[in-house]
Amino acid sequence: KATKREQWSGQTGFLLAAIGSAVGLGNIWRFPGVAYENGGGAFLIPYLVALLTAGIPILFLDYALGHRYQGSAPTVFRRLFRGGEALGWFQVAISFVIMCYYGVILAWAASFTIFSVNEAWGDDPTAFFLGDYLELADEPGLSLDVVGHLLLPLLLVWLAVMFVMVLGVQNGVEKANKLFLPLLVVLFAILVVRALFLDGAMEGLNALFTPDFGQLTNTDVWLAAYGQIFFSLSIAFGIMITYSSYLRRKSDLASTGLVAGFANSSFEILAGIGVFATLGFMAAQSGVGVNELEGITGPILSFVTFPQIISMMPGGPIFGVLFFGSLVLAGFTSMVSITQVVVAAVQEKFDLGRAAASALIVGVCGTISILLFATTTGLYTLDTVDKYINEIGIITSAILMTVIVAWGVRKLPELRAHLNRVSVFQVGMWWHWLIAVVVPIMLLVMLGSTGYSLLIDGYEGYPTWYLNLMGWGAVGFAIIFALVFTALPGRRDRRHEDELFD
Ligand code: LEU
Repeated sequence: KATKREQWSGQTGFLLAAIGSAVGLGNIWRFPGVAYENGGGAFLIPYLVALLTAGIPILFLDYALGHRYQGSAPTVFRRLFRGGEALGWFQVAISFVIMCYYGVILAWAASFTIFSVNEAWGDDPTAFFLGDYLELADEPGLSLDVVGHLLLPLLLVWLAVMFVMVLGVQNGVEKANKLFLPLLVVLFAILVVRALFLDGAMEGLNALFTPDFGQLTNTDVWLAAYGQIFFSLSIAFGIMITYSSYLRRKSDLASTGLVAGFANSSFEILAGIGVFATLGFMAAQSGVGVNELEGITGPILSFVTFPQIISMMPGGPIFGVLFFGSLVLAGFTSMVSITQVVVAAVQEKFDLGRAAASALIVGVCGTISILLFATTTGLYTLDTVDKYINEIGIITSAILMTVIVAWGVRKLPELRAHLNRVSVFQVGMWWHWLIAVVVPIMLLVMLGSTGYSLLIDGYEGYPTWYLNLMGWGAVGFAIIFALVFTALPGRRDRRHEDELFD
C-alpha cells in the first residue's frame, strides 16, 4: 500500500516542533553546569563558535537531507548512497538508546513536580533523591533490583509518549508542541524573573558570566562546547532528518533552521541565567561564594541542589512546580521527537501502521528503561550510557555523515541548491568549507581525545568492566543494531533518483 507521507500543517508547525525538540532537558539541566565548569562567561565564546561552525551547518545538512530524500534516516541514506541504510540505522540506534534513558529523567521530573508541592524531600534533599527516591546502591554495577515506586511515573511517561505517537505527526506531535512550547516559555519566563529578584541573584550571574579567559586555551573547554551543541540542537542522529521530511515541497529550510538554532541557544542562555540567579541566592543564604557551592552539575543540580534552594525560599513550592514543570514540558517535546525517529524508521522498513510501530517501540524501550535505569544502579548506568553515546556515538555519526556527503558522494552543491531553492536566507560557499573540512577535522580531534581519555582514564572512577559493558557496550549495541536492521528484509524502495523531492 502506498500511503501518502505524513505532513506538518505548515511551516510554523514544523518550526515549533523543531524548537520543541531542541529545547529540552539538555538546555535546563545540562547547559548551566557545563558552562559553569568550563570557564563561565568565557565558555560562551567557544559555545558560539561551535554553534556557528558546526551546529547551524549540520542543522542545515539534516534539513536538506530529510527534505530532499523524503524519509526516515535509513531511507534517506539508502537513497543517498549504496550501503547508506546502515548509517541511517546507526542514527536510529543512537536515538533509541537516548530515548530509553531520557524517559527516565522525565519521569523523575514529573515526580519532583508533585514533590515540590509539600517539599517532600524534607531537610535532606541529597538523602531524599539518592536514598529514598532512587535507592541508589553504593557501588556502580548491574543490579536487577527494580525500585517499585519509580514504575508508576515511568509508565505514565511511556503512555503519554505513545498516545502522541499514535495520533500522528500533525495531530499528535505538532499539537503537543503547539500546546507545550508556549506554556513552557511562559512558565520559564516567570521562573527566571522570580529568580532575578532573589537575594544574591547578581552574584550568581557574575559567577556565570565573569569570563575566565585562561580557559580559552584549554582544549577540553572547546570539546565541551562542541559536545553540548549536538545534543542540544538534536542534530546528527536522525531527529531533524525525520522532522524535515514531513515538510511540504515549498518550504523555507535555511531561514527556519536559523530561527530554530538561535531560539534554542537563547533558551539555553535564559536557563543559565535562571539557574545561576537561583544559585546566587543559595550562596548568599549559606554565606559562601557561588564558586564554593557544590553539586552544580548533572542530575544533582536539578534534583538535589534545586530542592535545597526551594526549601530555603519563600514561596518555594510554587518555584519548584515552575522549575520541574518546565523540565517536564521541555523534556516531553524532545522525547516525542526522538521517539518519532525510531517509529518512522521501523514503520517505513517493515510497512507497519503507526499504532503497531509505536506500541512495539515504546514497549521495548519501556522494558529496557525499567531493567536498566529504574533499578538501584540505574543512575550510574544512565550517567555512563549518556556519556558514551553522546561523546562517542553522536560524534562518530556526525563525522561519517559529513565526510560521506562531502567527499564520498559529493552532494554538497546539490544539497546547497536545495536549501536555497525557496529560502530567504541564502546559504553560501562557506557552508561547503564548514561541512567538508572544518567540522570533520574538529570532530575527529574531539573523538580522538575523548576516546583516548575514556580508554586510559575511564570515567568517574567506575570499574573498567562496567564501563566496557555499559559505555562501550552502548556504542557497540548501536553498531550491531545498525547492521542487523540493515540486513533484515524489508519493503522494497522503488523510488528513483529522478523522483526526488525538488
Ligand atoms: N535536544 C534535546 C535536549 O536538549 C535532546 C534530544 C535528544 C532530543 O534536551
